[in-house]
Amino acid sequence: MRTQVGIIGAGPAGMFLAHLLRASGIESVVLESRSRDHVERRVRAGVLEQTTVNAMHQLGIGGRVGREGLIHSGTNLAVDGRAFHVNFCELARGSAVTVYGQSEVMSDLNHAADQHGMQVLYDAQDVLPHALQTEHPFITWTSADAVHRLACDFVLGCDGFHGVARTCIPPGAVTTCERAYPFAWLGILADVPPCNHELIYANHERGFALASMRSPTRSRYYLQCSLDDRVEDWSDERFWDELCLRLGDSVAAKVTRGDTFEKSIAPLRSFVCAPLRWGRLFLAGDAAHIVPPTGAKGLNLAVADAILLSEALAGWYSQGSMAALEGYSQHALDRVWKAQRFSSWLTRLTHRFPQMDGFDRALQIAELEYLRDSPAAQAAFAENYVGLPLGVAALKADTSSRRALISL
Ligand code: FAS
Ligand code: PHB
Repeated sequence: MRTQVGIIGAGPAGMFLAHLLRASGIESVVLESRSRDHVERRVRAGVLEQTTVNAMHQLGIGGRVGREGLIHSGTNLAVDGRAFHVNFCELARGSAVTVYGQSEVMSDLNHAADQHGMQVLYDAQDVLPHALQTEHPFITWTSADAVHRLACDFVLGCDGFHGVARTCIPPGAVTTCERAYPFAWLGILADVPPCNHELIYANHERGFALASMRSPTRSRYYLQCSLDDRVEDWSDERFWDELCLRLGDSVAAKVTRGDTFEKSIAPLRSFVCAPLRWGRLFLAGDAAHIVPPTGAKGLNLAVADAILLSEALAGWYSQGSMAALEGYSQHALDRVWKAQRFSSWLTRLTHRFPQMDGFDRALQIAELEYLRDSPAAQAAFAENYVGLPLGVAALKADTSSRRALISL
């Protein structure tokens, strides 16, 4: 087989890249190790920045998110049950976020890929890129006991934190920074109405809680839990009781309990690798960086990488210019580190750390009360939460093919 761009991984990064490249007339093949059903059913992100929603509309796959996505003009933070609101529209240039689950985004991306006859090969095993330091890289994989080979001009590693692409960069050519947080998130889904029409990030002395949602009839809740916890340690009753304690009486009174139909535990991590390029290999999304989900940035960073990288590739194919491709890594990482800063800060502000003492907690409460009382502090929170500008204009490439998409 031969294509222009070989993409490893059919998650948000890989599929947004495939569609963005298609929109520029660039063909690609996506190789995914799991089944389509598995990828679509993974319950992960819930909050889309406007840049992500705009990209979906520009790609012609924004119909459902436009109809079913819940537009939130603000969010709430709480300290031991005392909540306050941060209004994005007032404080961040009229911005908002859209609550729409990652599984729905993947379903929309995959449905559109079917309609466009895009090549997404699932259940590809032993995927391995080769000849990355040459102008003729290729990817091999096995499926149905046969070995396959895809010749291409570029390989995009969109295979997540545990993928193969990043491991193909020699240790001496890449640096990584990592923080493992001393706790995890226990997340549930239940077909009960949300307790509040917008999200609530709750700092409580017993630990963090997040009240989110997927629709007016489906709630998504998270509790900070121990790294040693297992899903079976948390009955529904124990979950609802703890959630109500951490949200405080006034919010707890609005919590509708019910049977959970999804319960999972995810440890929190911060990770960044640099550079995001090695020869004809480029990394995007979780393959390159991980942020704690507190700031709702993971999926949105993957989309931002996809926009930057697709524009750079369009510049190469249309003008033969390597400028934007050479600038991609630094440009993407500049944005990643700002999202890392915000997500790490919000995690430290809202979670209970094992070694915390009375002084640490007093500082947390003081900072949350400052955020409550200061319009300047709330404006800084709001502009980070809704997503910093993509700033693609800073890219050096003279890509006359730039579309409205990058003028976000
Ligand atoms: P992904 O991991 O989504 O996709 C990578 C794809 O590559 C996967 O489909 C994988 O099967 C495939 N792959 C891996 N190795 C391969 C190989 N060798 N060959 C071929 N394919 C391979 N973000 C938020 O904003 N909010 C949240 O609440 C949130 N919760 C999360 C919970 C969990 C448990 C996890 C793991 C992540 C969560 N995230 C959250 C972050 C998440 O949404 C990611 O940022 C997002 O999925 C990133 O998309 P991708 O970069 O495409 O990586
Ligand atoms: C979610 O709804 O899954 C969600 C929302 C906001 C976050 C993290 C997860 O910060």
